Amino acid sequence: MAESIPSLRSQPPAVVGTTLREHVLHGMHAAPGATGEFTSLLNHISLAVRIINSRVRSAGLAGMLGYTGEVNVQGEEVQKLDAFANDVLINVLERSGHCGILASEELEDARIAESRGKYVVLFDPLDGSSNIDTNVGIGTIFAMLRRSSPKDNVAVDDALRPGHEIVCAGYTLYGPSTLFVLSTGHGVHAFTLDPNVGEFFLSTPNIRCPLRGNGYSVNEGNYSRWPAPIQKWNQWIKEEDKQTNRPYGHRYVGSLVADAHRTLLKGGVFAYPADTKSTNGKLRLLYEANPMAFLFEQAGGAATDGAQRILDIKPTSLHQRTPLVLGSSEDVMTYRQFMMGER
Ligand code: AHM
Ligand code: MG
Repeated sequence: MAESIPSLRSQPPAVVGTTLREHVLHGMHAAPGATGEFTSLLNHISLAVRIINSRVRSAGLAGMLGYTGEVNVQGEEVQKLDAFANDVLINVLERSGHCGILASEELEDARIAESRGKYVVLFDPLDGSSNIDTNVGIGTIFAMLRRSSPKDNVAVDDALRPGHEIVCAGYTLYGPSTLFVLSTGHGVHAFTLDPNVGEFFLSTPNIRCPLRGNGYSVNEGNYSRWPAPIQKWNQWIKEEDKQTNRPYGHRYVGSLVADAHRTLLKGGVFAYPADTKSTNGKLRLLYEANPMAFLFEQAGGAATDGAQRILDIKPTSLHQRTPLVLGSSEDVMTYRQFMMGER
């Protein structure tokens, strides 16, 4: 019998200070027919990101920044941090026994992890790679789906599913503190890692993305490459207008996890549009756009590619790119109106 993902009605209230482990366990107890596999898989993901976190925190000292082939003080070859993060996630997921198929930004193809595993896990092991060497916030992003291929006939194409089939998504932000932001389809909750204890504790339950914000986040260096409607939106958002709180403030880190997290909490809009260089956008649908879109919708925000809802895009290839616009529902709607020529 398939494990039930807890329904909204049956979820116990999220209480500040609860550990991530307890939170996930409470969800399991509230789900009739739960087998513990979903819970165990999530706990394994939490273990993987804690291992990655510990390396991120000591990366400079351990000589892990920069490129593969370096040698650390023990004379061992050191891996690039993103390759390390990828290996940790793969090993932990394979050992969990519950991950049927996994796919990563760092792997060319999806792979079978455990043929009896019920879940598909898609991830970007270390997002914001251009910021790794500069001590700026980076992260891990993941999405989990229930496997749709039959038990005895696992198929890697199971990874190519629209985002509305996601059952759980989250990201870790390795910033001044380490945050694990999670949704199992019952709102969005943020957990902060206590580095002394090695546990994530619930710090911000039930995150709601404000209906409208006053910030925008986009790589404005690409302005000349954007289509006219996006240039028009960009000019509009910088105009002086008291009534609509313009101009919006501009914030851009260049790590999706950091830019999206700020937008989730403060509201406003994050955009990575298609342009003449990245004709389908830059960000990847399956392990960057979809998990973020799931989280924003769960928090009352919205996510679009400029024309359609991100979660409704039917993927055709593992590493396909998409334009991505995330944020407050009204700000995302305004962007869409510009894209559609309605403004
Ligand atoms: P990555 O997965 O290789 O790190 O690339 C994705 C990153 C995102 O984190 C970020 O939103 C974007 O690329 C930044 O791109 P740009 O440097 O073009 O602004
Ligand atoms: Mg990335």
